Amino acid sequence: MKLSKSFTLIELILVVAIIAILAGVMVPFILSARQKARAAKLAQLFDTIANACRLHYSDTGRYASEFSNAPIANWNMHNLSVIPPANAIPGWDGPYIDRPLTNKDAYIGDMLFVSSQILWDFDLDGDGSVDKNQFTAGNSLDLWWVNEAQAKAINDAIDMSVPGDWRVTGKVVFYGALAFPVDGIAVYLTGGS
Ligand SMILES: [Ca+2]
Ligand SMILES: [Ca+2]
Repeated sequence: MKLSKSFTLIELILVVAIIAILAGVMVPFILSARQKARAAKLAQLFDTIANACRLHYSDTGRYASEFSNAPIANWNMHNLSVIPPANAIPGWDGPYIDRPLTNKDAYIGDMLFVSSQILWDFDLDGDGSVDKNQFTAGNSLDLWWVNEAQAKAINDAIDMSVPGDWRVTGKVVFYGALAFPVDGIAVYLTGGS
């Protein structure tokens, strides 16, 4: 009887140990699958926003700005979704997206900022030469507080076949490699020369 009880206990410990090992193996897979799914959603969102930016430009001749959350009042720009009458832009025929962007749209990271300037250099074909220069006209999108692993997941959803250092080539560049104080990514959307 005593032997049987202790045998049961050993069995129990074994089962718990096996579950723990399986969980240890499975959890990273589940997390990385979740990250991949979110990165794919973001890639889709970037396409939608890029199309909206192109339409905005063709209607108004101007590149749009859209901030998911404005910590400062005069950053409160939603040119793609809603423009107060006081800030009317000639030719504006929006909304170009169905509602203003919010921080929740950043499936990864914390804040989305569609800029009316291209804020970083983009080497779109990965040949080592810059194709879109920083501070030229166009639309780029910043996604702040994205760590390197998250940035890589987003990069791989968009820049999959672009050669070179993934952090600096293609449509997605990672700030961490560019010495910006806040980790994040920039995505090339449209325009520029
Ligand atoms: Ca290039
Ligand atoms: Ca890249």
